[in-house]
Amino acid sequence: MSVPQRVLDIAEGIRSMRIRGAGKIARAAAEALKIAAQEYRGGGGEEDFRKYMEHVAQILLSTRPTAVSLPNAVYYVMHRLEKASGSIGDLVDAVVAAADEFIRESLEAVQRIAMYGAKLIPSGAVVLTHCHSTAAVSVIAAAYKMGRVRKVYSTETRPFYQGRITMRHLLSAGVPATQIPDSAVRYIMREVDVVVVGADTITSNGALINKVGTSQVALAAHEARVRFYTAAETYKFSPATVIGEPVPIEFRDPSEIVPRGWIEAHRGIEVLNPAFDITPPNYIDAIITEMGVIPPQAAILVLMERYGWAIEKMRHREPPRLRFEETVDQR
Ligand code: RUB
Repeated sequence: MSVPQRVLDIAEGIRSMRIRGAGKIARAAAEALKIAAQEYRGGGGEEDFRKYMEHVAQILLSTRPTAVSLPNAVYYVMHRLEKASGSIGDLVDAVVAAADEFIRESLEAVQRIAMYGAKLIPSGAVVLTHCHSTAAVSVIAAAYKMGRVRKVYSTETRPFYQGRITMRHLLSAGVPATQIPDSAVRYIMREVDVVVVGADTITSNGALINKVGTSQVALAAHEARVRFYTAAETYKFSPATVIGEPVPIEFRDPSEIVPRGWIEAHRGIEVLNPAFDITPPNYIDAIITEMGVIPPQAAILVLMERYGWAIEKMRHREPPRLRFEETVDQR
């Protein structure tokens, strides 16, 4: 099955992190499905087109495992294809319309989040952020425009240094910003009034999966009684967690941490490079979504409203529940 080079380039861009950040990954995946549909050249009829699109969807889904925005974007478009009927032209139109809609709505979501989140920042605030999140930076930039932000601390975010991207964006928005090493978070926290970070995935119990180190930031904020907010579009909420699926944490190549030769020179040494971690809901003051500012405990309500259909589908795929005695026996 021949897949257009532009689609493979997008998939590779996501895998290699040339395209990164949960929102951008999701929009790129929607765009890739759109390109795939428009450039379909097979002559096998409707069934062939559906199989081809499913194949493209699988390629995109296999690029990075943690940010649920990726499967949510893919399923958004593929669900519309599933419901569509008619000629190949009609099916292509359905994919294009769904992809365009997803991209437009996801960009509008960031604007809304900026608007709602900015109001949570107290006047004259010192803000800390971790990694690079478009949603979090949008909140901070909007709050700065309202005259509320005095200064921002941005962590380097090793090993990939996404903090440098954050610095560039903050500086171009005119926001005074200072880069700090990740290890300085607890030291600097005494100056900070509020933490704002992005999200890769929000689980049904309101936990946040975001760039590794986020949970340490949250812990330091909690200890210092500093408010901790995550800016998360609702397509970053994971329907699969409602049926108990764990969120896979991506482990990247150790060469992002130490040079390849170093590992070889120290035989037997292990280097681990987890890309994300989990912040429990009790460390999160609020999740800023485009639907409004919610406590983490309300994550399930967002999931039911936004992904009720997907959760129903997943439930039907689940094997029948074990009887109570059987579950006890399993322990
Ligand atoms: C990026 C990261 C970001 C979220 C949210 O990780 O953890 O905080 O993806 O970003 P990586 P956004 O660099 O490994 O993709 O708000 O832009 O969606």
